Order: sequence, then structure tokens, then C-alpha cells
Amino acid sequence: MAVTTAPSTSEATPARRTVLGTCHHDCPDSCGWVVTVEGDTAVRLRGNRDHPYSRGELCPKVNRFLDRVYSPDRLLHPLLRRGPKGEGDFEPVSWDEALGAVADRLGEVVRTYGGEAVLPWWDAGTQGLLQMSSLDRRFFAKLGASRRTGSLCGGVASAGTASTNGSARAADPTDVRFARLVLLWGTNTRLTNRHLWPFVEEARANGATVVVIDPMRTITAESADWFVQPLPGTDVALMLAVMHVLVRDDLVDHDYVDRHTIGFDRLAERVRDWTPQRAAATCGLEAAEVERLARAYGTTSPAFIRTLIGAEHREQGAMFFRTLACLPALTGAWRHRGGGLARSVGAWFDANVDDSVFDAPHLEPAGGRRSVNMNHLGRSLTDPAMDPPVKALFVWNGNPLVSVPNADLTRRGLARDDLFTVVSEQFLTDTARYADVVLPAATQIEQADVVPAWGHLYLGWNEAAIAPPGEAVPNTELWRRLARAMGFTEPELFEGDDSLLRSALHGVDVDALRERGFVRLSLPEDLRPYADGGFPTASGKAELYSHALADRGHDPLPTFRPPAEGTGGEGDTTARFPLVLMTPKTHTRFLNTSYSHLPKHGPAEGGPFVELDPADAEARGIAEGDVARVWNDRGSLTLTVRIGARLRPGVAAVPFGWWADHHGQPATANSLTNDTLTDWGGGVAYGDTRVQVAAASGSD
Ligand SMILES: Nc1nc2c(c(=O)[nH]1)N[C@H]1C(S)=C(S)[C@@H](COP(=O)(O)OP(=O)(O)OC[C@H]3O[C@@H](n4cnc5c(=O)[nH]c(N)nc54)[C@H](O)[C@@H]3O)O[C@H]1N2
Ligand SMILES: Nc1nc2c(c(=O)[nH]1)N[C@H]1C(S)=C(S)[C@@H](COP(=O)(O)OP(=O)(O)OC[C@H]3O[C@@H](n4cnc5c(=O)[nH]c(N)nc54)[C@H](O)[C@@H]3O)O[C@H]1N2
Ligand code: SF4
Ligand SMILES: [Mo]
Repeated sequence: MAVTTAPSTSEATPARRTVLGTCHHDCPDSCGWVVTVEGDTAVRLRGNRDHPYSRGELCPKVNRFLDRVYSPDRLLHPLLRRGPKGEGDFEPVSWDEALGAVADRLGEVVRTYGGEAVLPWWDAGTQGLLQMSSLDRRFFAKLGASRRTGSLCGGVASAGTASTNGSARAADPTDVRFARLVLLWGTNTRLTNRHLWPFVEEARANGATVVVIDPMRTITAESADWFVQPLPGTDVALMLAVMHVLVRDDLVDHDYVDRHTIGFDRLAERVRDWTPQRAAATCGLEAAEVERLARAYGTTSPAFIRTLIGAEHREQGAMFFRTLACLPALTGAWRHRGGGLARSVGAWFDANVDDSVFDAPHLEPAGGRRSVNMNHLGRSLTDPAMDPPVKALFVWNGNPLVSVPNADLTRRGLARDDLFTVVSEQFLTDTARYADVVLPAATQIEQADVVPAWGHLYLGWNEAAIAPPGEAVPNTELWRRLARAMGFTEPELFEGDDSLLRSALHGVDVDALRERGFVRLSLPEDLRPYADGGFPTASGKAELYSHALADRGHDPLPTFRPPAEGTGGEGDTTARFPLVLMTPKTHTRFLNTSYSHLPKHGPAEGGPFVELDPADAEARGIAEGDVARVWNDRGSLTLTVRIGARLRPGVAAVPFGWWADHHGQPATANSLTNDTLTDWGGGVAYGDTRVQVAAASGSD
């Protein structure tokens, strides 16, 4: 079989040259970088000082990116499974042999069960426009495969915000520098969005107060002027009380509310009972603190709310964002630069990027395709009611066995002998160990791409700096090879990278972007999206009362509801599992599941652990360094105990990102987590998880 190579976008190769690129990781910062190449080898990768947002700094993960590129564990050749699934026993084969095996099996599955028996699963392992998801859409449309829906990250926050504002579009995060009050609400800026921190410090230097609202005393909380620590998942109650005070004390911008919102009277009625005392009891706070927070928000201008993802991973996750978005509408904070609400800015990229050009509805079967939520990978692989059953699974840009909740169910699914699994990866992850065929993937410095960001308004260029080592290929090249191996002939399945890129960008001088490494989106410098209203809802106003939510069976007004997994709801497991489990991103050297296996990352973070409050540890006779079992009905983990002052009593935490190997047991943090879908937005409730903890020798 003839094999095409990805078009090279590199210049002629002098002995030593520098190449501009952009970090591809699933991180809001999308930093600009410069790779120094000697001959065929990348010898240095550093931040691009000219980049207006990242300003020359990278992070403890990517400062060692070349160790990842040149790791002895890098996958360099296609592999075919030899031993039992999960054991990681593979033999290297040629691309022709691997593609032949995939094409044979895929053809058989499609003939026997239909295209929907094939399930593609991908995440944002690279956020590059081409390499995240482009030609794959055409390939799987042509196959008639099941459609992957839902989101591990961001979909809920977008959907919740849009329920109030009509769009996920919100403030430019860097405008935080103009604020006088900064609420970092459910985001760990210094860890997860570190390049925004200087903008927060700039606000503080100009007199702003920085408040962190988080159930965990994070490194960001440590740096705040004021740390508010509600019980996990109770924020909507806190927001209702803030709105209660705004209405009670007439801190509402009536002109803004009258002209640019609907439903104020009904909202005022709803929040009437939500006194600071009531919210304080729900949130585990002092009423005086709730009062003080509300007064600060209602009396300080500009007031800027920054949030990201942490609070969306809850059964009522969309409601958090829907309710949060009501706050700046009530106070008219949107009027001011440095006011309003900032979240992902991803929705702004449609100013210059249109990835719908990658879709190919004309290649799909006439009857359409069924949808499978990516958060329910385990369920979709094990549910006997799935018709047709999933018989072939493709995974790229993700490590679902570590990142998806209810992981033991995913593992049972992946272990099925009758499931054919293909994984495209840079490393033999927990997921790849269950593959029948593993295909070696290029890293960001080996592939050309353009990176849309979700933490700032710059589009980044990424030039390929070196050729992929061994036989690794960019994802786009993988889809071209697979299409050819399947005998497909439609030209759109084989479109080249450069042509794909140019077709998706509009209003961008691609050559100038490539030359400079970044370009700001074609948007005004002063972004303020709703200073004069103009909300893209059905009513054209911010919807404090939402008919659209009512039509879909939701409460049309902001409402607090406790999770089913926990106090009071259906399926209450409080008695058996008294602790709420948090599984956050905790490590500066980790990016999700992507670095824990590398020698300068995992070991330096000291290994997996469970963190307990001193009171919970003492009640269980557990001391620092003891080994404890953490379990619920979904799974069990045995972990070293750390006792800290970061959590409240009743809350435990296990960091996310470690692989099963690191635990020395076929389980990870996500073996314990809740896979109930969120209220809307297609996400999942990792955070509404309850567990019990006992000394490892203890019994349940
Ligand atoms: N170092 C590092 N940086 C990263 C990542 C990483 O793994 N490591 N991952 C990247 C990715 S994919 C993403 S999406 C972003 C995420 O960025 P963030 O959203 O900032 O990070 P998270 O840790 O998911 O959650 C933020 C905070 O939400 C808190 N939280 C959880 N539940 C609640 C709640 O009910 N209420 C409130 N108020 N807070 C709550 C958690 O304690 C946590 O401190 O980070 C990116 N950056
Ligand atoms: N318990 C718990 N679970 C969580 C979270 C949490 O806070 N707690 N956070 C959630 C969030 S916000 C997210 S975003 C997800 C992340 O979940 P995942 O996306 O599954 O995790 P990553 O580590 O980002 O996986 C990226 C993988 O893609 C591969 N990759 C990178 N570039 C390429 C490429 O160009 N081609 C191919 N083929 N592969 C590539 C990397 O080698 C890596 O293994 O996890 C979610 N899961
Ligand atoms: S992981 Fe985030 S902070 Fe680190 S270099 Fe990439 S974009 Fe920047
Ligand atoms: Mo994420």
C-alpha cells in the first residue's frame, strides 16, 4: 500500500534554527513556544517572549516537553496485541499489517452489525484545529459510525451560561486587570490557568480585593485576600443568597435590569426565602460571611467573576453556571471593563475559525447516526440493551480509562474479548494496554496546526519543528491511511493539512500568522459583550427566567437542589458513604493524565494519596502515612493517607491523573466517581461522589 506523508510546512533545514509553535494541551493558556532544532533534533523548547498572553513562560509540565518527545517509552511503531487485554503484551508490526488488521475487522463489524457498532472516542489531548478533530469526522460519517456526544470538560459550563445569556460568549479573562473586586469562583487559577495570575495581581496592585470560593484551600486560595470555603456542590444556594441581598438592599442596577433582562420579578420572588442564614446552613458558612460577600459584590465596581470547569462536574452543574450568569445581569457589571463573567473564550473563535467545514453530512447514511455520550463509555460497552452493541472502538487524544468516571465499568467493557479496540497514542496508557491495535501518534512539535485557545483571544500557529520519530504520524495522516485501507475513494477523506487549515480559517492572513506565531482574533480590544445588552437569547435579553429551560422540563428560575448521591436526594448513600470525595487537578507537573508516567513528573509529585481532614482521620483512627481503603459501590482504592488542613471535615480528596500502575492495583481515582449525567450540557458528575475510608486493615 502506498503511504502519503503529511505535507511538511517546515523551511529548508539549516544546521540550527528556531521554529515557532503553540502548546496543544487541554489548558486555557495555549502558550506560545520556540523550538530550537539542530539538524534533525529538537534541542530546546522555551516560551515565546513575544506572545502577548504567555509572555515567554511555559509551566512545570511543558518546560520538560522534550523529555516527553524523546522518552524511551514513546510509541514508535504500530503494535498488535499478543497477550490478554490489559496486559500490555504487543508485537510491533508494519503500518500495512496494522491497517490491514483494522480494515478487515472494521469491514466485518460494519457488515454484520452496521456502522453504528463502531464508536469513536476522542477528547482534547491536542486542541489543535486539525489534530483534535477534522478528517476523523468525515471518516466516521462515511462509516456510519455512532456519533460521540457529550463532554468531559466545558460543555456544561457553556450550556449553563448560555441558558441565561443565550451564548457561551463572556468577558475577556485578561480584563480582570481592570477589576476592583475579583471573584475566582470554582477555579484554581494559579495551578490550572497560571498565566492569568499576573493579570489578577495587576488588579490587586491597583487596589482590587481577590476572593476565592472553593471547597478546597487550593494554592490559589492561599494567595487570596479572602477565602470562602463552602461545602462542595452548595454554591447555587450561596448565589441565591447573594441575589437575596442584592434585591433586599436594592443593590440592583434597575436601568440595566429593565432594559436588558427578563424575569426580574419572578427571580426576586424566588430569592426572597434565600436569606444569608438559610444559605449559610446549606453551605456550611457563617451568615455574616454570606452577607459580606453579597454586599461586596453589590457595592464594588467593576466586579469580575472568573470561573472555569471545577463546578461543572456535578449533577446540577449547568445550574451553577446558569445562576452565576444572573449575578452580573442584576448589578449591571457587564457595563464595565473589568466587570461581568469570564469563562472559556472558546466561543469567540468563530470570529476567525469555522470547524464545521470538516463535517461531511453528505457522507452519512440516510437514516442518520445514533449518539453515545462519551462520559458513558463504560455503560455503552457493557449495556446489553445497546442495539447494535459496540463492537469496534477507536480512541485518540485521550486516556478514557483514567479520565472517565466509573472507571471499573470502563475496564470491564474494554476487557471484552469480542470488542475490537484501536488506540492512537504517544504512550502505552492504561487505555492503550487494552487495545487490539495501537497506532503511534506524533507530538505537537512534529505536526503543523493552528491552536484556538479558551483562556485568551489569540490564535496560535504551530509549525512542525522535527519529523515524527519512528513511524508515528499526525492524526490527520492516520485518517487518510485508514480511509485508503478501507478502500474509500471520496476525495474529501484525503484532503491535505494545509488545505484543511485554510478552509477553516477566515479573515486570517495565514502567512502572517505563520510568520509571527500568533494573531489576535478580529475582535475589538474592549470586548465587553453585553455592555449594552444584546444577549443572543430568544428574548434578546438576559433570561433570569428562562422559557427555554421550562420547555425542556427544567426549573425556569435558578434553583438549588442537592445531588441524588448525597444528602436528602434519591439514592441517598450518606449513611454508608459519609464523606464527599473530590478528585481535582492538584499537581503542578501533571496535565490531566498526560505526565504522571514520566520520571520527572510522577515521582516528583510523590505518588497517589487520599487527603483527609484531621477530624475525619482521627474518627477513623488513621494517622498521616497510614494506608487506608477508600471505597463505595463503584470501586475501591488502597492509598497512603495525607492529613491536611485544605479540606473541611466530611470531605476527602484523591488527586486525578495517576495511572493504575502507580496505584499498584487495577483502579484509579475515577474508579470511585459518579457517572450520573449533569442536569443539562451532556457532562458528568465526578464531583458528586461519596465514599467511606477506613484503615486498610479495617472492614467495611
Ligand atoms: N497543572 C494543571 N493545569 C491544568 C490541568 C491539569 O491537570 N493540571 N488541567 C487543565 C484542564 S483540562 C482544565 S479543564 C482546567 C480546569 O481548570 P479549573 O476549573 O480551574 O480546575 P479544576 O481543578 O477542574 O477545578 C477548579 C476548582 O474547582 C473546585 N471545585 C470543585 N467543586 C466545586 C464546587 O462545588 N464549588 C466550587 N466553588 N468549587 C468547586 C475544585 O476544588 C478546584 O480547586 O485546568 C487545566 N490546567
Ligand atoms: N476525577 C476526575 N476526572 C477528570 C477530571 C477531574 O478533574 N477529576 N477532569 C476532566 C477533564 S476537565 C478533562 S479535560 C479530562 C481529560 O481527559 P483525557 O483527555 O482523557 O486526558 P489527557 O491526559 O488530556 O489525555 C490526552 C491523551 O492524548 C494523547 N495525545 C496528545 N496529543 C495527541 C495527538 O496529537 N494524537 C493522539 N493520537 N494522541 C495525542 C496523550 O498522549 C494523552 O494520553 O479528564 C476529566 N476527568
Ligand atoms: S500546559 Fe498550559 S501552561 Fe503549560 S505550556 Fe501548555 S498552555 Fe502553557
Ligand atoms: Mo478539562
